[in-house]
Order: sequence, then C-alpha cells, then structure tokens
Amino acid sequence: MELDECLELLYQGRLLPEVTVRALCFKLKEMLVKESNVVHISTPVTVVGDIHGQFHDLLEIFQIGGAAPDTNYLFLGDYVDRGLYSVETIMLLVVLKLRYPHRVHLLRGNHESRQITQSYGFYTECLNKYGDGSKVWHYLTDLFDYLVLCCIIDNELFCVHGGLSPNVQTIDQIKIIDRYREIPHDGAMADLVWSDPEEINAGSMDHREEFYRESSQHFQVSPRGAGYTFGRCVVEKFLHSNNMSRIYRAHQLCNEGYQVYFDGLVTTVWSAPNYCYRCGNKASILELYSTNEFYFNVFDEAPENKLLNETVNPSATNLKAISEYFKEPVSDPLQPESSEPDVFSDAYQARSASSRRVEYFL
Ligand SMILES: [Mn+2]
Repeated sequence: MELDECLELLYQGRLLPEVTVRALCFKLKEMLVKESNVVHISTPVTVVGDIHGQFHDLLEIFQIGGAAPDTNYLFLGDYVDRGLYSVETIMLLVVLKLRYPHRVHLLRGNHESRQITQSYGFYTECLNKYGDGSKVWHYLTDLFDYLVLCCIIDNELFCVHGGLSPNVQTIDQIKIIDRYREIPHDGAMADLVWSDPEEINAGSMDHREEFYRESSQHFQVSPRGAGYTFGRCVVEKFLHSNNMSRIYRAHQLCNEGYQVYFDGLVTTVWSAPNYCYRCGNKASILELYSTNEFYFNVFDEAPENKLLNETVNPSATNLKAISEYFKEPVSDPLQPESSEPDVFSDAYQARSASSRRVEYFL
C-alpha cells in the first residue's frame, strides 16, 4: 500500500491491515536506526505533548496547528495507553513520519514500552482490534525501541519527554546511550523519559522547611517510582554546561494545557484535553516561530469525545467497567471520600510532585 493511501485511511480513523502495519514498522525502524539519540532541528516547529490514544484530539491538533507537512511537528512521546484509540494514533504518526521524515519528529515517552503498555491499555486494545493471534502490539513495541530520546531546536532548546538525569551532564552523554532496547528501570535512559521538574515556592517557610527547600534544588527520588524530580539548580547547571536556554518537556497533566517552571527555563506541554475523557483539563501545542517567539495554542477536547463521554463517563453502573479498563481503582463520586485520594481530581493534580502518591501512569 502506498503511504498516501495509508494516510487517507488513517485520517478517516480506519485501521490498516496487519501486514501493512508490519511493513510500515520495519520501514520506520530502517529509517530510525540511522538517527542519533539526539536529533537537531530548526524553527519553525510546533511542539506537541502527551496524546495518549486520544485520536480525535490529534486530528484537532492538525486542525488548529496546521496539517503536516505544512506545519513542522515535534511530538514529545506518550502516544499510546489510556485513551481508546492508541492504535489509530500511533499508526497515523508512524505513516506521517515515513511520508515526511524531515517535517515530523517523534520522541520516545515512558509509555512507549512493553511493560507499561501491558498495564495501561495499548496491549489490550491491539488484541481487541486485531484479534488474539495478532502481532500488531509486538511490531509496534519493537518499533518503540528505535524512537529517538531527545531533540535540540536551533542549538538552544532542549526537548525530552520527562526531564533531566543525575547521570547526564552533557548532550554527548545522551548520544552514547544504547537506546535500542526496552526502557530500563533506572539509569540515564529511564530518567530522560520519567523525571519531573519540582518547583518549591519560597514564601512563608520556617527554618525546618529551608532544609527541604535546599535539597529540592537537586535531584530527589520521584514519587512515580522511576526517574527523579529536579530543581532549579539542576536546570541552570545543565543549560549552562550545554550552552542552551530552555527545556521543553511533556509527561505531566496541566489543567491549563501547559505549565511554566523556574521563570521559563522549563515548560511542560500537555496535549490531551479532558484527559482520559474525564479530567476536564485544557490542552496545548507550542508553536515556536523562532527561539524567542512562540505561542501556546490552547484547545479543548474534540466534539467526538463528548459523544464518547456518554458511554465512558463514570455513572454508578459502569464504574466497574472503567475501573477494569484503566486497571486501577476508580472512586465513586457519589460515595463519601475514601482513604485513597482521587488522583484525577483538580486538587490532587495541583499538588507538587513530591507530595503526590505514585502516579506513574501519567
Ligand atoms: Mn509520560
């Protein structure tokens, strides 16, 4: 099948035959094996954060941000899991990368992994859509091992899915990682896709808190169970050593679609509106015209999702089904607050990273 033919089907939300998926994955692996772990690109480019299988919202991104290849895109990872259309989402991105290799760039997120996708939806979705004997999940997770880890825009903007690592001081140290593998549990490669910035508000702090404030400037164990949280000192040191000005990353839900840390040195871009069809958050894409001219294009969920909400949203009767789909307890909004926090609540998401319970599904 020709690439343009594939694109036409995929834009309609159709699935490609398994043999085609196999051939496309092999072809893209051949292309990606030649890429460095750190890809260099130039502005103008539009940066996209987590999508998590929300296919209709990906189509919305092309509506508001411009179609590929008229607009250059850098996707920061987490294409699959959670949403109901991971296969459609990743296949559209795979074919766009093959068709327009210099205008579409795909980084690896922590969900582009065999282990994580078996727990958070993508594995089950592949079997549901292609049948129990199908190998679509294998083809795609093998392909994930070839995705690049980082991107540098105009030699000064560092882009990665998660964040920094205590094992990485220079870009060259990223370039020598053997990335053609499952994401390990620890080490530089794991940290790049798992870590989070952590900003401590100086304000009313007593002396005991001063100690924590100091230590939080550096790397701390992450409540996610993988990667680290990192503070302003770490960011300033990394940017200075590598002669860069800012970091753009994804990986954390933002109610307003993006979040700025450390006076703009780090920015989170989040591109899954109304995450999991129930978080009520906005999403954004970051349009970079040059290193110092940019615009956060904020958007709400696609109208198609609202139809989905009728079927997916937690009414008392289908809570159990959703709980099983998401493989985690879902609290019943009609019941009084239980001891487990509702990790999807605004109040919970607004907490600082270290005060949150493990939420490595994000
Ligand atoms: Mn992530």
